[in-house]
Amino acid sequence: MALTKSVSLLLSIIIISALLQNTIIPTYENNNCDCYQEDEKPIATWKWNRYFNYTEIVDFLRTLKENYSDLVELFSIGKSYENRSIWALRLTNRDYDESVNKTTVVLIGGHHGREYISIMVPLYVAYQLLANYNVDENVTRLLDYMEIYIIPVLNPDGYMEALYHNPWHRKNTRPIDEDGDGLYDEDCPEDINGDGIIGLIYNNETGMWEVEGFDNDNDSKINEDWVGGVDLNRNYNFSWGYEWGASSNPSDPTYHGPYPFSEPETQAFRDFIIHEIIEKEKNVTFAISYHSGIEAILYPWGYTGQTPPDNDTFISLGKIIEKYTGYPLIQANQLYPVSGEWGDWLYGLFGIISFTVEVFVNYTEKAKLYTEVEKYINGTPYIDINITAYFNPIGSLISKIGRKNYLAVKNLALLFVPKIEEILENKSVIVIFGYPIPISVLVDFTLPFISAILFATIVFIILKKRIERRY
Ligand SMILES: [Ca+2]
Ligand SMILES: [Ca+2]
Ligand SMILES: [Ca+2]
Ligand SMILES: [Ca+2]
Ligand SMILES: [Zn+2]
Repeated sequence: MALTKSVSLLLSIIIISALLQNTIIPTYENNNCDCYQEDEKPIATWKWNRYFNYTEIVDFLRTLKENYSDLVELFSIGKSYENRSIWALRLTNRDYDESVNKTTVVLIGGHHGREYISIMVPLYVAYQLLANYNVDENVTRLLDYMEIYIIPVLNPDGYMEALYHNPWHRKNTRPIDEDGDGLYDEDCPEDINGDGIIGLIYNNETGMWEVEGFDNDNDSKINEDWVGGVDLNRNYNFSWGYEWGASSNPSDPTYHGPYPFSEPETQAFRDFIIHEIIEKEKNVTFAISYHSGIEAILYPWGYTGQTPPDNDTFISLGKIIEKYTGYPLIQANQLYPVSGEWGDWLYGLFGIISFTVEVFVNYTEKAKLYTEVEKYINGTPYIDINITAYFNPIGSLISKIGRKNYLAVKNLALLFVPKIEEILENKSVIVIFGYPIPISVLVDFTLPFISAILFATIVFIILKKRIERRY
């Protein structure tokens, strides 16, 4: 009899002490780790001090998937004109995919070939989110309660063309015979004076500044037929083809293509949005497209100066990006009119809050366009403008630009996931005999169990007393 009593008491004590002492918060406790230098961990071979070419980007994305397999999905949204896959990451804690109503963010880079930094920024954001999961409680919260799609390079062909051939290249590489001589892409710019830069030279006949180059096909015209192409950021089918925001001339940098979504790259993005976002009824909280050539945060509309219906939202969210990046927030149309543009399309057709973030300009290179000409090639005025440097920082500054844009995305996204206190309420668990059990389960099962034992013990004692009295 005495033994049974002690066992009941012991059980109660074990369970109650577990309840009181072993309450733990596995994921969301404040982690005061020895924080690493952002560039050193954990993919040591990938340094943020240079631009990855397309092959390296693909390797990098695969490395992310291998190192963070629980958090990364990697898939192709389609092919470029030259048959390169256009890759997308989906970052989220997939353990919660079914149980949690997730919000969504979409980031994209590399619409324009020569804007290399616009590709490195989303790659950097992806890397930091993954590296900080279970390190920074806010990032853990983001990837648990949100899915972040990242398409680092929409225009891989244009990027490779700019990296290895013509640093002025902006559009995709669909061949176009601009001068109508039956030959395609036969006369591109070159560095004729060998100073390592393809600058601008003055054309005495036309009175125009032109990109440096030879007459490759002896037709007495210089650079008349570049590789490609269509400006992908003028090829979306919202306000497409307006002459004040794009060009119908295939030679122009803002050529909008023969019809909306004429290009495989914009088709791939369109299909991604329709099949992955709209049909699956995702709740996209914001989207960002990265560019360079100026520093600014642009929001719709681009095709008109009218304010968008969600003007207040654009301003309040845009101010957060502004706070972390220092870029000024302006309506796209105030910079210059654009038509058939990415953000107008996403917002105009689907109501998605879309920002175009212009992450970098080199003011020194830009200033060369406005200062007096001091250099000449064979007597012809020459501006040694370094167009790559104009659009892209030197390698050692990539992580600095990446970092402030990462912080902007992180802090903006945090508005759209549950707060830590809300999560803790649902997530608190206690450990009993090494097994984590949510408090909610314990409330359901353990307390009645303890009550039953206590009740049984009391009944037992009363019965025992009665029996003792009887004898
Ligand atoms: Ca031609
Ligand atoms: Ca061409
Ligand atoms: Ca040159
Ligand atoms: Ca020529
Ligand atoms: Zn651009």
